[in-house]
Amino acid sequence: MLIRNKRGWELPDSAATSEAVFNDRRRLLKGLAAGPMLAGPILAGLGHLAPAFAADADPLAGLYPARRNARYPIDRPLTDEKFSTTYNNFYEFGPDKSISREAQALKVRPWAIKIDGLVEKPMTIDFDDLAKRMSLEERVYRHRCVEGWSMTVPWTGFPMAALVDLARPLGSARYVRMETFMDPQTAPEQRKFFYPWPYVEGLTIAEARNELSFLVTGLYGKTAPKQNGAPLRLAAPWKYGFKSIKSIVRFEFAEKRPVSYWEKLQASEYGFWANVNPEVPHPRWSQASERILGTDERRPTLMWNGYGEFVADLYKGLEKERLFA
Ligand SMILES: Nc1nc2c(c(=O)[nH]1)N[C@H]1C(S)=C(S)[C@@H](COP(=O)(O)O)O[C@H]1N2
Ligand SMILES: [Mo]
Repeated sequence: MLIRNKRGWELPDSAATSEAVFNDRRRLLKGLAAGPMLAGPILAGLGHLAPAFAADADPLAGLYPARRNARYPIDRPLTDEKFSTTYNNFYEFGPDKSISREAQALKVRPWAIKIDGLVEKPMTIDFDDLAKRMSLEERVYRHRCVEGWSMTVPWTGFPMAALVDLARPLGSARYVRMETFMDPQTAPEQRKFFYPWPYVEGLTIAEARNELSFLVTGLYGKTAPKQNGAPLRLAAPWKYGFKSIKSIVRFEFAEKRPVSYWEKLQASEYGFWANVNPEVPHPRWSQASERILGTDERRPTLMWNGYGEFVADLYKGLEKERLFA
């Protein structure tokens, strides 16, 4: 997408640089050859000197690590944290994968979340309050990016069904539309008016209530890093990664199907459903296999990303829809 602008966006993973080379190059570029890669640890070490940083202290730290839910077994090793937290898609902060430092500018406290639209009583809830009223658990999920790479990570969070219950949608509601924060001062790409910010994604209510739909607050037994979508992001592991919207500020219940960010940019390539299917190629590349993040290993991609037993029934009767793009 947007190749005419010479962007790396949504190129097939085969056109990208492997993380090892990528991290080396990045370290050189940023003059950090001997130091840690993220600003976080540096700032944390200077915490006693930087009162402003204390305001960012995490009142939820005590909720981690949460008990792991063993219902979602995994057939491959966990992706090393150093890859999944430094190789990210978060286009608000930049058009390539190396946005982990830039994303530290995001202020995640206070963080208001609006729940509105077709619900019994619209509300705004503070993220900390929401997280405290939910019961957090850890789940290891596979994540398959539409570009052809994948990772396996331990998310912490709560079932999205619990948020739907809290929202109490009206009978007329059929979809949940989710929106990422909008703050061009913090997120440089949002200053580019020709992109349809804010980032938007959506699920049917049935999908949102499916047991796999997980709202993520943490990663690797800790609060989730900003670059991975703090304070609250979705993990919908049977769908391509772009459905798993980051840094959510709004859940709007609606009768009409929402149009997502990618669909607005390129409807011919990115649709509403975006379920993983190795047999349905992206218009510009195959989806038959995936590169395992942090390695040169490729594996065959699985139908529904391996989660068919949980989700295939959701799509009975919808065969005429464009379910796999
Ligand atoms: N707001 C927002 N959410 C987003 C994106 C984004 O650019 N902005 N990228 C998506 C894509 S394409 C992927 S693959 C995943 C990446 O999540 P990760 O960085 O935790 O691996 O986030 C998804 N959620
Ligand atoms: Mo992605």
